[in-house]
Amino acid sequence: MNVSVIVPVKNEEENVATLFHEIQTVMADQENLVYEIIYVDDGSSDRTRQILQELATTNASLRILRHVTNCGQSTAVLTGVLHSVHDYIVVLDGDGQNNPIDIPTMLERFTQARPGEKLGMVIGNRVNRQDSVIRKISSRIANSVRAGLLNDSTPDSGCGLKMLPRSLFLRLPFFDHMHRFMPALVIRQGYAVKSIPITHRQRLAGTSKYGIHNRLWVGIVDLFGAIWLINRMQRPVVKEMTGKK
Ligand SMILES: Nc1nc2c(ncn2[C@@H]2O[C@H](COP(=O)(O)OP(=O)(O)O)[C@@H](O)[C@H]2O)c(=O)[nH]1
Ligand SMILES: [Mg+2]
Repeated sequence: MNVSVIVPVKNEEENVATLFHEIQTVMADQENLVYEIIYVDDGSSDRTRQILQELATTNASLRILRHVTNCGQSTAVLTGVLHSVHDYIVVLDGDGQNNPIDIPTMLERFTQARPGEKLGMVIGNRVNRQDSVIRKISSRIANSVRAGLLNDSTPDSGCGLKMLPRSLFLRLPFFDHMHRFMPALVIRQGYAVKSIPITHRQRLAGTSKYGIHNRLWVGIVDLFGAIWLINRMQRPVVKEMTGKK
């Protein structure tokens, strides 16, 4: 299997080194795995870039991409995917809240996918979520609204840790903040999404980049956009009429 791990970061100077080493340890431990680790620095104003550059001097698996100005988490993930070279993509948050030890379970789930299962994405479900009560409640509401309106029963649609084929990611409609709707968009393409329980940790250091303005209000607008996108999709059954029967 060959995998590109993509980590979007904005001002995570205290977290990059620890998390990078954790990812590297987990990936190096897997048999028959070819991988690269791509950090996308999204116009950070702290020392994130310098720390990444120092790490890259001794770690050949690390690639660094940088947006000159801040473009947001989804765009950073897209930049990483566009520049990645492997068949599968693993995305995780750069603050250490997702634990890379859960990545092997995801790799295994894809390796063991049954033919015909049409497995499109494996996503984490933060069962022991280490966030404030308000965050947990607002996520629960967002997930049940998405379940009702988008035909997506994924229990933790906004989880940062996920794995999917690169080719499928590139077929998903792209919009700012689409990272919160990825399961529904994968289902829209006719693929299955599997959730697996994952560990969740407190942020290693620093503060959340999201608040009510850039999560709730934007999320409501995006929800209507996602409903529109899903309703405007046709899935033809295609039969090739030439060549072998
Ligand atoms: N590239 C990029 N990443 C971001 C941005 N905002 C947040 N992130 C990253 O997305 C991940 C999740 O953000 P975080 O602030 O921890 O959100 P929370 O865990 O939902 O409170 C972290 O890796 C952040 O560094 C952004 O504007 N651009
Ligand atoms: Mg976080």
